[in-house]
Amino acid sequence: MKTADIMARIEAKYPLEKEYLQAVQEVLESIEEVYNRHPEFERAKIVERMVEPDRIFSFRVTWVDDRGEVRTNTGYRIQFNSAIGPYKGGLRFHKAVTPSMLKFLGFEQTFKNALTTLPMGGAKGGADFDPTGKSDEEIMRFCQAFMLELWNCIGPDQDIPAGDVGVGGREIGYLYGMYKKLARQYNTGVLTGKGATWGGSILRPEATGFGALYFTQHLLHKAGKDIKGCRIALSGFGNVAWGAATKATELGAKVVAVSGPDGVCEIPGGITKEMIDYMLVMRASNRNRVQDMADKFPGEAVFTPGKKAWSVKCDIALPCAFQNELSEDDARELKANGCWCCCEVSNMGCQPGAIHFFQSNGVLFAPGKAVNAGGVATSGLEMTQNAEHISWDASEVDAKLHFIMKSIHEQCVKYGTQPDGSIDYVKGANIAGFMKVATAMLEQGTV
Ligand code: 2IT
Repeated sequence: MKTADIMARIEAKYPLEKEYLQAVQEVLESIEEVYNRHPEFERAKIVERMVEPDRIFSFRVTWVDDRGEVRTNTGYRIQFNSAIGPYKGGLRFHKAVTPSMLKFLGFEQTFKNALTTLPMGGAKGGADFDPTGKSDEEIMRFCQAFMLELWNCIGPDQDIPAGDVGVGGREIGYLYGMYKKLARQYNTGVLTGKGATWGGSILRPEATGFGALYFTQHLLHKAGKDIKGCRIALSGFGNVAWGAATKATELGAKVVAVSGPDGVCEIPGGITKEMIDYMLVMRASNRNRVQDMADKFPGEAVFTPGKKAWSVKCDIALPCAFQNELSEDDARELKANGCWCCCEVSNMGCQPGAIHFFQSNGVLFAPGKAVNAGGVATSGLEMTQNAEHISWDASEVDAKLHFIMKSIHEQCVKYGTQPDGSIDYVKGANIAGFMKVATAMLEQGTV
């Protein structure tokens, strides 16, 4: 297998699907050498099969806004790979959602889920619906209309969606309510990220951010460093950034920046509990503005419009928002300002040039599919609790999340340690995830 040949083929077939091509390129580059040591993979054309989703559902979603106007969006569910378990992955509601974006996310999800040690295949879905400025009633009507189409494609042993950008606990509640009405079954296991009183796992809301910080701790420990006292710049103020800020602060680090599409809030004294709580209010407001933080905490948080979190002096950068949010120029600025570690919490948050710059300039770097896997892993734990009709307490879920993040770090070290002793976490995560999925595909024959 030659990465260039496969890329040429899928570029010709999907020339406009930039994010999808970027995600495939990164994985194929990492696994090429290992893959070519396994002629049985090549005979079964594992790579050719793996880069194509199993199936894509696309549907019209029509709903009525608060002014009584009829609105139409496009919804999708991409069931990417089911070699190691039922399809599993989030739903993204964002104005820029396209099949390319969801294909990249579904592809990445397949390897991420393999890293979690749990039996989950890869999927992603969502809609080009923009929650910005929408009322709670509009969000509900959209979720209900979306589920009218989706419900038939999903099931607790078939495909289990969850949240992603623009889809949190509130949206999962509205989606589940409509699912239940249509399916006429109380299948809690059909969605994860549910409310704690109706089948949701304790700690699922925190899990992506907490898991990311547990992974970061392992990475720092391996490099002989300590998170205590480190200044952290993070992007976003949604569910993931909130969990990361909470755990980082608890571990003794100082979160000095949060950002949004409108700019960055610098917090020289470090984020406080009140500010972390306020992130939830900002998310629920659908205003999509980080300036609200500075307005609420004048003097403590200073807003600069049009700037990213990466312009703020820090030790550790944690992208927690959106794909390609950190460019090579940002990486250079971070390094020039003293940053020595970047753990990608968002999916594909760093552009290829940024990753290359970090790796060739001594900045510790780990990719999203390893760092953020605690979110989907805790979804997997929610599925187990639902299947057993029980609920674990916070300490039990946290202990399992800890164990999973430790195991993901170990897999990265196992497959990513280079001849000079350094660890290439991108290679490590990609090879570990790939080997598990490829082996399962091979054993299940040509399907
Ligand atoms: O990107 C992700 O891993 C998620 N959005 C979470 C998916 C899940 O099924 O919990």
